[in-house]
Amino acid sequence: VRATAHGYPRQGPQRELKKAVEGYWKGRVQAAELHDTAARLRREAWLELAAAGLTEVPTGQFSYYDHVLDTSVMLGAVPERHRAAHEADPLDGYFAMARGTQDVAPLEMTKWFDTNYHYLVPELGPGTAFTADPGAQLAQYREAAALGLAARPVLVGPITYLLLAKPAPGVAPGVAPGFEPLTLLDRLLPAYAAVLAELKAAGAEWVQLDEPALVQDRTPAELGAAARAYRELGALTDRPKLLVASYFDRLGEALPVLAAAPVEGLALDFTGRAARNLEDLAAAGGIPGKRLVAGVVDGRNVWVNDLKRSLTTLGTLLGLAGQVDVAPSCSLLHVPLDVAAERDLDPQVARWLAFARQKTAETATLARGLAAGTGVIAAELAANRAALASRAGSALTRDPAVRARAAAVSAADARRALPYAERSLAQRARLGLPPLPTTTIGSFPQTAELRAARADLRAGRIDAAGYEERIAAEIREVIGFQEKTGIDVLVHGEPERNDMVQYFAERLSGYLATQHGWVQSYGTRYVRPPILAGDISRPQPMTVRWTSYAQSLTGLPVKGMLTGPVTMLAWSFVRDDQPLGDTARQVALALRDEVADLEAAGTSVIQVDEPALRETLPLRAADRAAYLEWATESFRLTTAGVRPDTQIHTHMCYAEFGDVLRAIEELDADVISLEAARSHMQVARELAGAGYPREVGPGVYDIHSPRVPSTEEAVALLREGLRAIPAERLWVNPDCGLKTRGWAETRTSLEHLVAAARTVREELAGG
Ligand code: THG
Ligand code: ZN
Repeated sequence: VRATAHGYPRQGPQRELKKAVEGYWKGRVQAAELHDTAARLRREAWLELAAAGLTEVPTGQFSYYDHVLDTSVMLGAVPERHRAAHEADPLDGYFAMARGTQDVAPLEMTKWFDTNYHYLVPELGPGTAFTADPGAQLAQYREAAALGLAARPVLVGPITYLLLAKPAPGVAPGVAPGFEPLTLLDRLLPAYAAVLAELKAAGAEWVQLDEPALVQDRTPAELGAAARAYRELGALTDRPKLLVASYFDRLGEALPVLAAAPVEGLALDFTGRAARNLEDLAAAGGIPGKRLVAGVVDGRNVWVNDLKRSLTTLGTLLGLAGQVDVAPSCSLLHVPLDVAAERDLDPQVARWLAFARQKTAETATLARGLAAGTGVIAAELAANRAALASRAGSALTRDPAVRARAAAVSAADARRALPYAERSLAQRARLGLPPLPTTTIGSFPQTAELRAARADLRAGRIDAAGYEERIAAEIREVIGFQEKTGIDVLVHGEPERNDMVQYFAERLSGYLATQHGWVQSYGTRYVRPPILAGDISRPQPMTVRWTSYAQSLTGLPVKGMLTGPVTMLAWSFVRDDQPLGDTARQVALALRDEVADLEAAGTSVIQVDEPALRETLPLRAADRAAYLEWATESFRLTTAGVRPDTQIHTHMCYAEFGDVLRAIEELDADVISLEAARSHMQVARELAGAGYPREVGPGVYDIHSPRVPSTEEAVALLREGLRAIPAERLWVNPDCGLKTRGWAETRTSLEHLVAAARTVREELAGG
């Protein structure tokens, strides 16, 4: 029985890789130093994994930026516009693909399945020629092998690579609209064959090919392509043994396809919703004679494993495969490195938690127990039992008042008292807004001074009163600017918020924060997701003070700004001991109280942001209805308690709403603002086409770029918007919050936005 892993956090214990890469970008770190730092971090990670008891370590996934981009480079799939730069200097060309340059746009970035990791989308066209460039894979394999370790190169598999790719029309001229990257399979396989041959020559016994795309709903044609790909790769004579890995959900109809493929092993996820793989594998007759890498340690959450239950699963699996090895369910990239780094956590609570280092130890323990019997891991099992019992019996995880309140929720609690048509009349009378009202999404620039003030407070250089005065001064500035510019519905600018999830997590009971729990979001960017550990309640109001202060400065309405329950879950680590919908309901009830307090303090417009509604959509269509049910219910539970004349707004980022249009309607928000500037109001047309009945603010200012839009551009977008949405239901706003923008461009852009609204209002008044 081997113990192994699919991948490990890349950045190093002190985020050394982030610092080295960003230093390289700024010219402060030489390429040689960056390579040395990266090689040292890899070596330390492999030695750490081996010392913790893994008997086979993964190589090839310690990326400078993203492993899907690395795969594109390995396959020679460098877009035409980056080719010269990549040939001149592979490292600079690599970063140009990742981040773009003055002259050349980067690859598109999108979410890696339903995780919070983002990858760079391969751009493929009918003209794409693949070539094998296995240099980086070979180098990493040799480094690990030189340490005397059994090493297994991990590659993105050919089917997943093609299914994640986007056709590149416009980028590669001549790409027909319906072009399917999967049609490139025949051309792609020889490149994989060449890489496999080189890895074999270098001494690799096993190579892993990751195929997580096969856990999504797949057409018969796609499953047929997978069968063909592995038939062809399996038939190669000059190759290592192949381990085809899947994770994040059950393989379903792809399981028999892979089980029948002429490869030597499969890695399957047996955690959470993927646990059904166990029955499915049994039903398929197992994979006799083959290697099964059993993912029984959840690689996406932060909770200690139930070792006894995992051993039971592993015991069952012994009868279903020739050899059973133990691993986390997926790469440990998605969890922080080490619970032991958290000095401020209550030790009682810390022992419920397992980050990457702890999950590695659990994996090794399970492998030893499976190989030699539970007697050899008796001490670990006893400690594990105690930790699980402590968690299950803790007052933090079970608050009777919270549970009683959640159980008493009725359907009426999640419904506004009046339909939109009547509410909108009451809101019009109360707010007295002009047609095409202008507003912003909530945040204003988070300046260096604001970040410095927070650092000063943490370091004790200023006291709470000093910090609060700086926040108040910023709010006065932001309110003054908006009044002067002629915005109709103001915001306070959120200077007091570090992050839209963390700020609320720090103020809700039942949530844990970490000091060092960094998880890669994309490239060198990391987040510290808070942990939904216990039943959620709100000890006191969280936003009323600053919202009321802002409102006291102006006669115009100031929006209250909250993060919605779905996004609070999506950007946190969630409980694994109750359904997600139950956790969402608890968060919703806490937020509902905040909404009520804001309303009681005189707030007439309250925005509840749900940027993550679309991103958390389950991978399998069959699971989506249940998700959307609790997701929309929790939003309505948050917002539906208000008076008819209090206006509820929501905001969503990202452009692809097609799958959730009906859910957006189900939110029953009075106003929704959306990203739209780059897609020329496409979402406005989609919403209108779906019969969306309420008010819409399709963004007319793309805040993801420092570019200042002209008044004429914004006017043109508004006219386009008016073709889809009638004037009495159209709002004028930027695409998203202004947190990442500078003040100079924000000022001019918002002046242009207001000027555009006035121009179009005059056109409307003129007939
Ligand atoms: N908040 C949270 N999760 C998120 C986002 C968010 N997930 C999705 C998306 N937005 C991810 N986007 C980013 C953008 C910027 C950064 C991280 C994720 C970032 N991180 C800093 C860094 O790595 O240097 C650290 C920030 C910090 O100090 O907290 O810039 O908005 N919760
Ligand atoms: Zn947004």
